[in-house]
Amino acid sequence: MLQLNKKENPMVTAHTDNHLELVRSNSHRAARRTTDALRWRNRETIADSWLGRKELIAGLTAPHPWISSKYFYDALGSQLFDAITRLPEYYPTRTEAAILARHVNDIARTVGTGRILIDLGAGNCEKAAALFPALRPAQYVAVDISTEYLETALFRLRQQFPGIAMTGLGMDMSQGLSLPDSIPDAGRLFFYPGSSIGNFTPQEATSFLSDLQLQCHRGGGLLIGVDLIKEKAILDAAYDDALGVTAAFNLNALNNVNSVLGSDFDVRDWRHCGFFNPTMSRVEMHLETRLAVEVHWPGGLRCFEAGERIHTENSYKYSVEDFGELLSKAGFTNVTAWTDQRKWFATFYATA
Ligand code: AVJ
Repeated sequence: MLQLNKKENPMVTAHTDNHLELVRSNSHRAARRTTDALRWRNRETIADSWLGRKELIAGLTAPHPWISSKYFYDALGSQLFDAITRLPEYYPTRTEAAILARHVNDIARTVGTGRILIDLGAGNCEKAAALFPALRPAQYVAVDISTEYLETALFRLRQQFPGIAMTGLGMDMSQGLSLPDSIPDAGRLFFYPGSSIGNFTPQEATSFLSDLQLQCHRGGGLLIGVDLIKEKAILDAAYDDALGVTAAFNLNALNNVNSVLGSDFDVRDWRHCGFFNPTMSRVEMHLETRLAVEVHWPGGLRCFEAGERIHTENSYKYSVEDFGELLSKAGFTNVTAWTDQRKWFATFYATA
């Protein structure tokens, strides 16, 4: 365990309030006891989905075309990501799990029990669930962009831990996080594992974490997983695996974009690129055309030359010191970090 110094300079950014909320129906007691009926409340307006399409078109028509990495996570994409986490080359998930398992009691002592555990990017909720016995949260709030996936995971968890109140929130956090008023504000513990913070630029990460800091209120804190800088060959392999699962994950974004935008990307025309860029301290993923292609959507098109790339993801890697400083810049204090022996991954805790 490492203690880092504190500095301050919190920044504030505005964020939109577009999310899907998964609420528990409490009108049928029997149903709640057995099937724990879930109700989806769609809070996304037509204007929001129009904004999503607008962002996609802006990205596809930009001089350096890009697609937001949130388009990886449709139902199939979430399952492909799940497969990635089991690949021999993809070390972050199992390294983080090992850190959490090894230090769970120390973490529980540092963090405290009976808190409102807010899981950002919960996915299959496995990581948080592994902490339940030690952290004994009063409430569990699972947030994820893939709503279908959350529903299934929470259904299982509620049966396993009937004593913990659970809420699912389907929302896109790439524009910031806005929690509904129903989430208690005292004792919030934000849990942001998996190094998903790496998808933001360091500047965006600082504003996102400042936002979280502001939503912590009394006795709040953040438990966050961060992937560390390491040898290029290890990072390259982790994002370009031998089985081609990461390639499928990256290419699947095109299918998702086709269904959201009504475009006509042919996955077979594209190939996956994933590599570490040491200058930028980030892994980059791109999709590269095998030949000159024209892609159409209602109201527009883009011509791509052979070999042209669409940037689909950045995954920033940090040193323990640099990330500790980023947390301080976001207004957090009492920064503590746990790492594995190879120093490949770090779990940080900081108070608001
Ligand atoms: C879920 C964003 C942490 O950056 O390692 C895995 C996503 N992309 N393989 C990562 C990802 C390619 C992953 N995060």
